[in-house]
Amino acid sequence: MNAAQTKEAAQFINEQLSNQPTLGMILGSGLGVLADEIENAVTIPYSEIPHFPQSTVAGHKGQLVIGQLEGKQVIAMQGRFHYYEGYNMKQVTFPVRVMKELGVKSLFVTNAAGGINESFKPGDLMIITDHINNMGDNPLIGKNDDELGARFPDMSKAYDVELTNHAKACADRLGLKVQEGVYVGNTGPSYETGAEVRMLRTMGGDAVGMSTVPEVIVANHAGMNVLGISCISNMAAGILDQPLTHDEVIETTQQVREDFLNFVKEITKSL
Ligand code: 6GU
Repeated sequence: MNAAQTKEAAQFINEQLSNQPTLGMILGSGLGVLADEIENAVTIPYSEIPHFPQSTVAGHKGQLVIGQLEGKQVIAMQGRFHYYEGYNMKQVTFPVRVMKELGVKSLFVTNAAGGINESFKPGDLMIITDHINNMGDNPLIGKNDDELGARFPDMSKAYDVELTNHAKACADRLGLKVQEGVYVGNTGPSYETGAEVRMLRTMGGDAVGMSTVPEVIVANHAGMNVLGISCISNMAAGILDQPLTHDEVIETTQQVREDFLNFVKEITKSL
C-alpha cells in the first residue's frame, strides 16, 4: 500500500461524491446499522474500490456509505479489515489513509469488545480514553513517508481530549450511562484465556478487542482527531462462567443498538 494507491482509491470515491466528507466513521461488529441512518447516501462496496481489501467476517458488510448524518458530511465504513483475517497492518489501515486523502479531519472508531473491568456489564458503552497495542505489530513499520506524518508520532493524546469530553457531555445530555476506559488491542482470532485476561487487567486494560489500535495509530500519524467508542458485548474470559461466542457479540450489539445510534448521532449533531 503506497501513496499512489491511496490517491487512486480516493479519486475513485471522490468522483462519485458531490460533497467532501469531513467526519469518518469505522463501524465495528454489529454496529454497521449506523450507516443506515446516513441520508442521500452513496454506497460503494469495497470490491469496487481500487486497492481496497475485501472483508470476510459475518456481521461485517464491506462497503463505504457516504452522505449526511445530523447535517454533517460523513464517510462510514460498514465493516472493517482485521489483522486476524490475514491482512497486514498497511492493508488494515489503508481506508484511514484514503479518508485522510478525501479530507476527513475527525475519525470515530467503534468496536465490540470484551469487558475486562469487573464493574462493566454486557451492553455498556465505553468511551476509549487510551489504548494498549498488544498486537506485536505496528502499521507504521517500514520507510516513513514524511508527507503523511512523522517518523515517531506522539501517541500521548491518541484519543482527542476535546472529542472525548464532548462525547461525555452528550451522554449526560441523553441520560446515558457511559463507561470510560483503556482498550487493549489483541490480534485474535482466538479469545483470551482467563490468565490472559487477568494479565490485561493488571496491565491497565478495561476492555479487549481485535481491532481499532492499528487504525488509531495511522489516524494519529495522519494528524486526525480520534474518538473511540467500544460496545461491551460480553465479559472477557474468566469473569462469568460461560464460554464466549461471536453470536453473543452480535446479539448484545443488537440490544444496545438504539443507545449506540442515539449516542453517535448526538455527538455528531453537536460537533
Ligand atoms: Cl472477550 N476478546 C477479544 N479479543 N475480542 C472481543 C471480545 C473478547 N469480545 C468481543 N470482542
